[in-house]
Amino acid sequence: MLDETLVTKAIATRFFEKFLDCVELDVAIVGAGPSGLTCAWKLAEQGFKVAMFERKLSLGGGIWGGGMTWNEIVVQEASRHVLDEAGVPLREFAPDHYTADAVAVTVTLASKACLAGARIFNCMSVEDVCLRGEGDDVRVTGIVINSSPVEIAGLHVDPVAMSCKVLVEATGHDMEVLRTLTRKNGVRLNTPTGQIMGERSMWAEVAEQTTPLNTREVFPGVWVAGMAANACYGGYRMGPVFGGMLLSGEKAARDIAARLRG
Ligand code: 48F
Repeated sequence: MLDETLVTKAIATRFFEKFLDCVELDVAIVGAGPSGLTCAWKLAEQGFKVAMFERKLSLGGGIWGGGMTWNEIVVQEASRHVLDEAGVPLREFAPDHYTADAVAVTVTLASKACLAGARIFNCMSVEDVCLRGEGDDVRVTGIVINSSPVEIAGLHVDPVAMSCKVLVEATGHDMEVLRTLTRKNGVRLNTPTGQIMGERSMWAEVAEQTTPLNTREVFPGVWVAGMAANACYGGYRMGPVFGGMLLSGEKAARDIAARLRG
């Protein structure tokens, strides 16, 4: 006999077990695009307590649609090891340039992150951060989250908070978390201007090189990854070339793991 109340209890119990287990995190990753998913996978497989927060129901961010909804993506030789390790089939298109099915990339990276132990909270938006300290000692110590339907409906419902040792801003072109941090608190970032520098127009070759380089701690306790990293440091956009995104997620995970291990 299927008892509907048992279903209710099962879902509520298991969800809140997961949720409560994440109230104190090593790493909170905001945005489940290619950089965030890769970072979550690589940190979780090393045993760090990682959770991802994604506003939409579906994970994957800008991967699904490839370019212009043509659901293929391009990666270059320098990043193919990430997709090889994940098990995504690649097809050579030209020397050093491969294509992959965008759906296969999305579901495989999401699967790697989940199965490595990253907790994924979809339909949750990060609307703010927690700050502690004064002057030069100020740092981000947590995230402030709300249910996406609350946000979309514009309901006056207060959010809740979780603590994290590191926050990864991987929200893509809009850099939402970073914008909120600077707008509300007037803090200076670790960029040449001290501010968000903004994204430049398309120059794929340069953008692919600068994305991993721009992946770093931009404010105490906050790493930028993916397009947010490039846009924050005034980098170019690159369109449906995803190698830099994968390398950025990988680099963020490597640097954060080193920092957390002290
Ligand atoms: O934009 P997105 O895919 O991030 P990315 O990892 O990759 C960029 C590429 O997809 C592409 C590109 C180069 O190849 O230029 O655009 O930098 O994914 C960002 C995710 O963050 C979610 C958003 O729904 C998307 O899935 N997101 C944005 N703001 C928030 C958020 C927020 N405040 N809270 C939670 N999720």
